[in-house]
Amino acid sequence: MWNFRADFSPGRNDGFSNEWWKFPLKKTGNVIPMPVPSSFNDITTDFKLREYVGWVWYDREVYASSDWRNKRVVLRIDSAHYFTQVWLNGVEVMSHVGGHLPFEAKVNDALKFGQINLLTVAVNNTLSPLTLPPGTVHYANDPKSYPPGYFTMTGQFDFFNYAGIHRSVRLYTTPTVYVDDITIITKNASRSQVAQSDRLVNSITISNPTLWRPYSEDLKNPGYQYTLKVELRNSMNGEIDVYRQKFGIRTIRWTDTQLLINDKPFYCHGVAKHEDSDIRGKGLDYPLIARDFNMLNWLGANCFRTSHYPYAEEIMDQADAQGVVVFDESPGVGISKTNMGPENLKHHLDVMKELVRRDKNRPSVIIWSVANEPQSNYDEARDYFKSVIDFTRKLDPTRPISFADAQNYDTCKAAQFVDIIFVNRYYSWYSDMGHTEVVAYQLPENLNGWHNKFKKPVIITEYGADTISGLHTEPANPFSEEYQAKMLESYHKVFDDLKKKFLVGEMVWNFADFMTDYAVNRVNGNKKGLLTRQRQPKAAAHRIRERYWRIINAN
Ligand code: GCB
Repeated sequence: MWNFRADFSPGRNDGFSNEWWKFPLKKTGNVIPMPVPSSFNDITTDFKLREYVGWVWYDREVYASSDWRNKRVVLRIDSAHYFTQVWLNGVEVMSHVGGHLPFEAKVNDALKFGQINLLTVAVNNTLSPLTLPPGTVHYANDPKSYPPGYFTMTGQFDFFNYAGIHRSVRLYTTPTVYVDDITIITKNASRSQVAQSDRLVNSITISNPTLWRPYSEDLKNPGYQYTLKVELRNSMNGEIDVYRQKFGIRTIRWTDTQLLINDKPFYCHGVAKHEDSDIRGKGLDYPLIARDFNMLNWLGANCFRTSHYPYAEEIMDQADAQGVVVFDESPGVGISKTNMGPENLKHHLDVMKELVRRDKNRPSVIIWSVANEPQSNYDEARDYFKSVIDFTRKLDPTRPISFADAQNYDTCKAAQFVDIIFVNRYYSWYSDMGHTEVVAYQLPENLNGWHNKFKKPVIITEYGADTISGLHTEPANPFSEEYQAKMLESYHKVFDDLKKKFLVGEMVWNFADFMTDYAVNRVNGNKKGLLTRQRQPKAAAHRIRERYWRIINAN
């Protein structure tokens, strides 16, 4: 539990003008206890805090052992949404832009060893046209209709903008000479060695290795990982930094009709997810992670997409260990034509760099997804996405790159740069609602269109229907459990046909119900989950389960 105070002053700037980092927060005014990690939004009953936009402040005391004096002490925040500024004993030690990736700094100079220290973290959740994801603040100045200072913020995406310190905060130590980064690339036997000036490069041969395999291909021994132990000795004082990096041995390859893992065609049958649950919002939660992986396995889902932002490292660790394949997505969701300027691009590249650095050694990650549903039908998208994709490919030439496309094959200006086409489609939901009989016409036309134009494999990364758990109608009306099942099954007939050709994956939108902003088509959130927000199955989950396990058992 940390002390917490939201800055409700009109400009949200009292904390900065009164230098709240200089004192324990409780001396500046009323504080409330706030769990870390968690979103702050759903912890209290206060509507104003749930809807809060601006700076919130956290602080806590932390004891630093005097044994740490000769070590390098690092403060690491696994993620905080969105802008973060951090002080230790009143000294600013780091700041970070972006909500879903870790950041850290050496804090020896600010730390008092053998004493209690004051750690203060300010987090601002305001989204703007320059953030990823982008958002907009709307001011209403009409005093006849709105109270003074009224404003709201909307994100250009369909999930609630949960905020706060979402993942763990830790102090850790290393020797003063330490391992900063490790990149492991596994390939088939060859003696080639890449020379890089300021880096240590080496190759190790493992004969008859046990490969990393998705669990759908090896139910007995999925997700096999090795551990590379790296020791770095400081010859001046004999200190050794030891780092253990897990890795898996597997290859990824793609042709114009196939995706291959270990040279075997891989068909992805899975779900798109969210980090989202009751009370904690997007806060890291181990029981939830364990439950989600149990339900993925129950469903027979052999892959998921981290829609629409990088997920917690603890989640990724489970995917690696359990042999669940991941499409690793950046927070580039809702990029419109106006968000494709040079400043946007620079930030997007920075985010890709942080994401690839964090996840490059993960065997589960087989594709980078740089965005979700951008306005890629505009000319601006051509250069923008060419730059993002080229840059990502330079960072990691070993994995295919894509983004989830909501445009059409004849209008999209960016699909030409991806390796595998991702499409999100909602026939019989957002168009021709209630009429699943159109799916057999519209879906093959569209999927064939993508493949014929680009000669690349295609994955349907979203399809689904909002479903109120417990609502039953026959014949099936939209929003009933029957309709969700009927709609998904109308897609499956098409998938089964195209699977033999160029379709290499299908992913239901969504694994579970999740919270969104208020909207007339959102009844306490998006209800397209196969599972409820509490991770219990709706009727369609049973159908998906039959389908996915049938595919696994047929392998
Ligand atoms: C989409 C978006 C996803 C939404 C979904 C929906 O195309 O990618 O973020 O939640 O549709 O349910 O509308």
